[in-house]
Amino acid sequence: MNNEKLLQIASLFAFEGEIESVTPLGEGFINDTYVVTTVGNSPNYILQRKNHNIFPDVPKMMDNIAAVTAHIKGKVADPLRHTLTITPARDGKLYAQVDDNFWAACLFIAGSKSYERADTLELAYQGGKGIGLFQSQLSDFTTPLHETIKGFHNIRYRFEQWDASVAADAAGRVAELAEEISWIASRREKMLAFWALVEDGTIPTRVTHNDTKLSNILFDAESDQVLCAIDLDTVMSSTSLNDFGDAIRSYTNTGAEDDRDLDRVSMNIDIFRAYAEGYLSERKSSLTDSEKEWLAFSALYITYEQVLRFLMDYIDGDKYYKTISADHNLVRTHAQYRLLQSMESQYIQMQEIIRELTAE
Ligand code: ADP
Ligand code: GN1
Ligand code: MG
Repeated sequence: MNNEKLLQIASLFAFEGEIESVTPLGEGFINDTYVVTTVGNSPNYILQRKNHNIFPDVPKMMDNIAAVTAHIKGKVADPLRHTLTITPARDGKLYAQVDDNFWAACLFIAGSKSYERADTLELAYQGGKGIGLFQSQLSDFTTPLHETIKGFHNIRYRFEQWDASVAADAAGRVAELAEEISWIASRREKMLAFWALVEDGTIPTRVTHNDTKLSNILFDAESDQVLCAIDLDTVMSSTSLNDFGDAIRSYTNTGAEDDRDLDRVSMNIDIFRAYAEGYLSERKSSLTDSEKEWLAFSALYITYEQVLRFLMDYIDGDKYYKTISADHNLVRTHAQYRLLQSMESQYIQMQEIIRELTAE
């Protein structure tokens, strides 16, 4: 998008101070993110084009984010740094619609940083603590939330989409994917059996983040202590296990999510332990026995779901995730599958660690 257009969109928001520049930021797969700098001492901002194809009702999504961040602000020492602060449009709405696109803005948290890789145990611990805190801060939030993406981590719903995608074969790729498709089929019943426990209430439903990869946590740039969870587009009701599982999928990977060299991909069990320690330092006393029992499995569940989602997008002809090559979603599928296999081979140790950390 050209700079003049970006400046024009930025001018729709109630930013303090004169806008100096609008520049792209981050490596998100869904939205387009920019930093808006202003002249002098005025704050800087984040400006985001929210992907309307993926989030069908952006106004309702922004209502969710406003409600959740207002709730958190009432509980933290520094409300401008310990959660997001939405900057509304000049007409008072929480977003601006320009042509077919929806845009939203928030305060850029000064002195913060995010990471793409968890290279130290301390970072993993801090990230786990951050999501634990986020769940605790929202444990008494009772306002119903809109479902911003239908069935987001609901594997029963994902299988409905999957079956339809495979049958439609929109990009003509199914014939060459027999092996990959068998990876999904062979674990289907096991994943459904887990989800049935969420459906029947054995595993409780809470307010959860649902996209807990490392880059969605801000850390203090000086101390590396966690500041807050960001990227709140998918805050919804679900099982808290999804937040744990998705973070383990992201933090523990010794390779990249789209690594072409599968030998680089595996689950680092020390990072697993460090994240679990950080998370449980906040949540141990609040989790039910059923949550504790299924915590380790949640990493396998979400990683499996991610294999399915990448492969499904490849089958659909790359409609959902941003891609940089024709086989990008297939490369991601293979790399996530390798990660899943690594988790499966270390599952007994993962369970032991959780048992040890949750013991009375
Ligand atoms: P996406 O949906 O594209 O993943 P995010 O909301 O996660 O977008 O933002 C992308 C990156 O921008 C983050 O990983 C972080 O580095 C930075 N970022 C986002 N919001 C803020 C903020 N309020 N303050 C400082 N940095 C931010
Ligand atoms: C997307 O938006 P971003 O890049 O933080 C995706 C997650 C995936 C992740 C894989 C709304 O996250 O669910 O796990 O990519 N977000 C959405 O990296 O689909
Ligand atoms: Mg993000």
